[in-house]
Amino acid sequence: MTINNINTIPKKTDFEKIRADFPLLQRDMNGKPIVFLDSGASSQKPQQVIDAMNDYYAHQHANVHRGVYQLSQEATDAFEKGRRIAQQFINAPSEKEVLFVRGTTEGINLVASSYGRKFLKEGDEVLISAMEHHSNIVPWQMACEQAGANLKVIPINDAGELVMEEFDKLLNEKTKIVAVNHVSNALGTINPIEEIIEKAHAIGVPVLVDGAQSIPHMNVDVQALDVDFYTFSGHKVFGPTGIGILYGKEKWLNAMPPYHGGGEMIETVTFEKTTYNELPHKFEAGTPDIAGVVGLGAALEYVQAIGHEAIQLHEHELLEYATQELQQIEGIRIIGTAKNKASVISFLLDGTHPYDVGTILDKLGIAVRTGHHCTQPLMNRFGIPGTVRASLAFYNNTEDIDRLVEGVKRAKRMLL
Ligand code: 7TS
Repeated sequence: MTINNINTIPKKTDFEKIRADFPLLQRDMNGKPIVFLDSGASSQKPQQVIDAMNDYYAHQHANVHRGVYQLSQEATDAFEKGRRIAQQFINAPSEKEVLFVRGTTEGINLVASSYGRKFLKEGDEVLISAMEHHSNIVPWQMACEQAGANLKVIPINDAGELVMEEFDKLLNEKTKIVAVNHVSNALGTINPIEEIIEKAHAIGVPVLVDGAQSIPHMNVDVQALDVDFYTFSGHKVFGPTGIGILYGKEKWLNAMPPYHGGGEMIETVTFEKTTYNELPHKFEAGTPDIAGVVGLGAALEYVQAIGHEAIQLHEHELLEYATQELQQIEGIRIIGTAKNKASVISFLLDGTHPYDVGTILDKLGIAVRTGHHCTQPLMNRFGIPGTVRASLAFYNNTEDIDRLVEGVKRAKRMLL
């Protein structure tokens, strides 16, 4: 596997040069250079990721963990290298604790189903927050329903921040797990997960963090956090779709039953009884997304080569600039005004529907997401049908923001 140009990223980060690594950002949309502001839904891919996957398929593909022949060994090496890169990226203590899943959704479903079957009993409680994506609500509802347990919800204030005094009251001896996102996809709020983990652990409760929206923007150290489960999607962190990571502490993963049954996850099978493989394979039934892992590894190396510090600084400047410029448009209402925010700006334009604003922006070559962002309970909390959401990545620049602001002004003129 070759990762081109990874060492050519300059010391003083040149984000325009980095932007040139992303072929999709060079294309036009509706006759204009594309402005891509929907990285929260899925980010674009640098050429290095595309090359790594092509190279794998062209030269190294075979099934993993089973062939005696050289090619299968090479594919296995490429696959397991991806695991080591992911392990280092989140500073997991052991490769055994880094599971490949299809994405955040599957990571959460795995824990809700497997941890739920083992540890959730009638009358127990699962604690989530009011700003969760549906994928961190529905799997827990399903697990609660199966066990006769109850779902409890940490409320938020009008700025879109968790009300921590309410968290303190809701956390009790019936709580069997806390599951919250690190960064809200609809509001951009960065949640105080350190405090949540510390308080939950003080009464022996494990914490799952949905890292879908944090991993592309900030350094995550699962050991420093002491988090029990952390999950994210490859496609939001400049890697391919269909692959993601679930980090889980060995003590929990060992205690949990397997999620899927099939090849690879077994030690021995007879019709009477099956014994299971050791970690991480116990949770990885069937042929995995090998090329996806190779691509994810290349993406994580790419991010690491740029560096989290430079990324955070650049995105923070862009977010401040976007917020300041959008706020100057009369009739704009920003939803999500937390003190601690990352890379998302959700807004409404008085007297217009988000969908109409999004459609006009699209005609101008500007891609934003509109709607409820898979957070219907959160939209209900604000009493709104949805928002227009611009979500940033390090490849965005101030011209993108200027085009967005001009586009919103144009939409306002057209719609009002
Ligand atoms: N959790 C959060 C916080 C998310 O933002 C998303 C996807 C998911 C979980 C699910 O990730 P998946 O990769 O398994 O689908 N969020 C969005 C979004 O904001 N717009 O489209 C998808």
